[in-house]
Amino acid sequence: MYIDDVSPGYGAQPARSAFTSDALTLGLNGEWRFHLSPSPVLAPDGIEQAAFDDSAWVSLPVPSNWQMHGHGKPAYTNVRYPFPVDPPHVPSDNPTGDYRLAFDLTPEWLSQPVVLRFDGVDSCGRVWLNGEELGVTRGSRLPVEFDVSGLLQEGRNVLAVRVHQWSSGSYLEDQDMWWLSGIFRDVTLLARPVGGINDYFLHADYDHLTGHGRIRVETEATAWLSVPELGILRAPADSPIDAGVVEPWTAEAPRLYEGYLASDTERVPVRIGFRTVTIEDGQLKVNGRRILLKGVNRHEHHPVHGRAVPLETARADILLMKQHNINAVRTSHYPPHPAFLDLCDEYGLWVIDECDLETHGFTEVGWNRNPSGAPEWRDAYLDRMTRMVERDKNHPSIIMWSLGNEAHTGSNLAATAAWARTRDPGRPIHYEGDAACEYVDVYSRMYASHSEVDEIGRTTEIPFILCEYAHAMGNGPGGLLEYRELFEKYPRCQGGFIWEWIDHGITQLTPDGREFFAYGGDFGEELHDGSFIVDGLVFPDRTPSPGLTELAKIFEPLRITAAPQPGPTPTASPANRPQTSPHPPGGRPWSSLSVGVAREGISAGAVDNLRVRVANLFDFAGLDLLKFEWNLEQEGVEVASGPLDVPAIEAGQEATVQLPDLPETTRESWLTVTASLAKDTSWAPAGHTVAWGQIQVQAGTNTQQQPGDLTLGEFDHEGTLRSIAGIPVQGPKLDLWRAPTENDRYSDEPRWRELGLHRLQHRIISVHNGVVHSRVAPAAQDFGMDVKYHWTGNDKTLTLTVDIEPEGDWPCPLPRLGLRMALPGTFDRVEWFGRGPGEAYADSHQAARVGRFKATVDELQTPYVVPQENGNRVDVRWATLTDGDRTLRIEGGFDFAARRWTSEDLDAAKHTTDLTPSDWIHLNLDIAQNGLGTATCGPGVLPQHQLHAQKASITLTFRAVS
Ligand code: IPT
Repeated sequence: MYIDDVSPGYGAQPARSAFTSDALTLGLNGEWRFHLSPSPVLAPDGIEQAAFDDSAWVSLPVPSNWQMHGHGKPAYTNVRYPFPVDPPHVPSDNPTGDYRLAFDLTPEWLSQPVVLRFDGVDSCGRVWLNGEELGVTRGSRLPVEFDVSGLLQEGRNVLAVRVHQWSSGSYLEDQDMWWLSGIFRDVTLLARPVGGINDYFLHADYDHLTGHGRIRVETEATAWLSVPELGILRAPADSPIDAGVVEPWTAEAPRLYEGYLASDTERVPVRIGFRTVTIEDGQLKVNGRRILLKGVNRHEHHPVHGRAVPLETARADILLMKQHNINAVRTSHYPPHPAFLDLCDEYGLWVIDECDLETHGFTEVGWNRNPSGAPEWRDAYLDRMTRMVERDKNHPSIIMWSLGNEAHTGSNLAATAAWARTRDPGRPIHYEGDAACEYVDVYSRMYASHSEVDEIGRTTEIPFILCEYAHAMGNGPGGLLEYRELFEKYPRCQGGFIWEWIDHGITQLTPDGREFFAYGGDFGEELHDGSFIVDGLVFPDRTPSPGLTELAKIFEPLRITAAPQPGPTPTASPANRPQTSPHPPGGRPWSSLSVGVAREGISAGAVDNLRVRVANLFDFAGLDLLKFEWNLEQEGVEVASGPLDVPAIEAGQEATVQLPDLPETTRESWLTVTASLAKDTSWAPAGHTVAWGQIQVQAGTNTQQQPGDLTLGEFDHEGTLRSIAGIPVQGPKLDLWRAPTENDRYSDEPRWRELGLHRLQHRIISVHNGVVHSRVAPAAQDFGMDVKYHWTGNDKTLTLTVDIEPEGDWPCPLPRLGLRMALPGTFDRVEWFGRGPGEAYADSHQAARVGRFKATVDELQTPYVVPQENGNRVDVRWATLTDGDRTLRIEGGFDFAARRWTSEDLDAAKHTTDLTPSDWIHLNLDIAQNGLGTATCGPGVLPQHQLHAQKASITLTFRAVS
């Protein structure tokens, strides 16, 4: 039976490049007739006959995945096959979708050769036109063309396609994504004029020594190339062309020259990007220079349409990537819709184009019978590689071919590498599974820890990339900065690709009509891998997550830092702590564990002679697109600003820039230097911030308070605070718990729960003279915290100092160390001076700058698809919460979170819609929190970002503001 035959299918035309031309085309996308049967044997007979009665069928859009339209259900497994590993056989219960389309043709279609093209059919399609079988296709994310010349009719034609959810091809398509089926990419009829350009391979090299471009066109057609802009007019395509001095193509400046290739009967628009990819000195180079891949792995996903991603959504992805300083994409784990690659050429992204090949599920059976080494699968492997390379070979953005993902090793992979190398010597080969680098050109790994990358950096002799790292699942990833430091330290460590771009959540409604994003298991799958499907930098609706904001800062193409100052040296600025300064071992890098906020800075008075260092970290570009501005804020309020003249700085160079004399400030003040787009670009409007740096120029002062009676606060006989200035409160009391992040679940959470950190007991030892002494510990354990709450104040302020001292042996890092308290739910508008505007954690805070920010409590929440710890704001000097009428101000140095539910509620929720607002605003006022890490895949929290039980104290002053 063709379904479980290992062949690539039959009847297809040889693979060729995807291009448009002036030849006749007819798009067949639209509403088709559709019928789903539970298995091939239950599918109706005779669907290929024109006379077949499909009036009882439903209508289904093409392209689409049928599960996204209520036929069957999406199902998610990551590594495991959802059927027995019995290659090449698949279940008899094999959902089978029958499609029919009637379309009309004019006579001109009958006078020339015509092909019918499918850009993607998942997973196996058998095709008939006007009753004649055209063939069978497999290779879901690859194009197929059938010759339909002679089969077309003037007037009505009937196309029928039978699509099976499972086929032998499914064994080669075990990518980490929803199992979704159907004709999910375009269907087109294309005339192929006699004497036309059936295929071409345009090589456009750039010689960085001479600046010349060189064009070579491989084509069987008798054709001419014209690129008017380069003075190339009707140059015979069969001999190399020196294009003279050209502007090269790079991801930073994606210069495309428009032209056309023409034969007597067909004209094909071409976009030429001159660039040369080489491996030299053990480095991957483009146009003679090392490039640093600041990349993401991109799956094709849409929360409503599944893998039938609309073009505008693909464009939105690219704009968001460019706006977040991303310069590379790995098309994990299959060739994307061809239009995506056009956009990469146009907007500028380095692309690793990956073949539609993954056999990961064989790992569950010790790779027994893995197709990668089995001769009977060789044709299928070669067919897939051929179809990708032939389709995509004319894209300047593609700088490497990838053989696939997680298919172990084997002679079939070696064969596809050898074929690709011969067919296209201009692009290196990537495949992570070939760890011994027997048939690949770059050493590639996934999720290697920082220390391992450091080791590789010291030893590798060929370019090294992390094809996947920093698993962006839930809250995280933490530790990006330390990866960047390694990429900057070792020239052969050339960056990599974050896993992954988007959460693949699917939009669903609760019974009462509230929207949420579904993940594995939500469709009743017997076997599933839960929330591993939601591990992206953008939420399913493409809202950037805090992880993406952090990444944008990490990937900034400029670094703006304080330059050594002439004259008396000011104290090093904590603003620049992000850069490469070593962190103190075992401690939080930027603030001490006593009162949280670093207060050092330049001493009071006017600041003269301040200089900043601007480093250009682009691989090629100068700063022409950018303009620089500075602004000075005192306690987050702007006091002065102006433009900053920055000289031309070439890629890889830096310069020191003098700032104008700054006016005097008296309270904590920060200078921010921003680089933004000077004019509109294709990917962002003028004014878009590309990079920034901050320098503290004036230290803060700690407010002194007059002692007196504690009249602002009202306490009960146990020393528990009941209200502040008449505002009812709960707490504050010591708290160590956070709703575990998904990264915690793969690292510390099991121990936290086992030890009982989520159910601490508080024993009051004494209440005396404004001091409440207590011991806080989990049941069944002998370790605990000695906690002293010291209250002082008067009728205006209430100050609490909490001294914490661990007792006994705390065996693991703490989730948090701080206080929890609650205010009435009406106090839901927050303003703070500290780092923001977004959430931040010990190992993910580069994007948080010091300033004054405002948000409602609801806006402070990050709606991770799986609810978990979120919304932490750090280095807060003061915060106010108001109900519009009354305002409570909290001063000190602390991290905070404010939410309408408790950490326990957050922990219990499985979807965002499980969270129900309570009548209280729950506040965390913390000394510190554990880092995030990326333990779902990769290293946990680095030692320097772990929070361990230690002696600590925090001082908070409460004030009612009218
Ligand atoms: C790695 C896969 O390549 C990727 O597709 C994805 O599944 C990721 O894991 C997890 O989200 S493979 C894993 C064994 C490291």
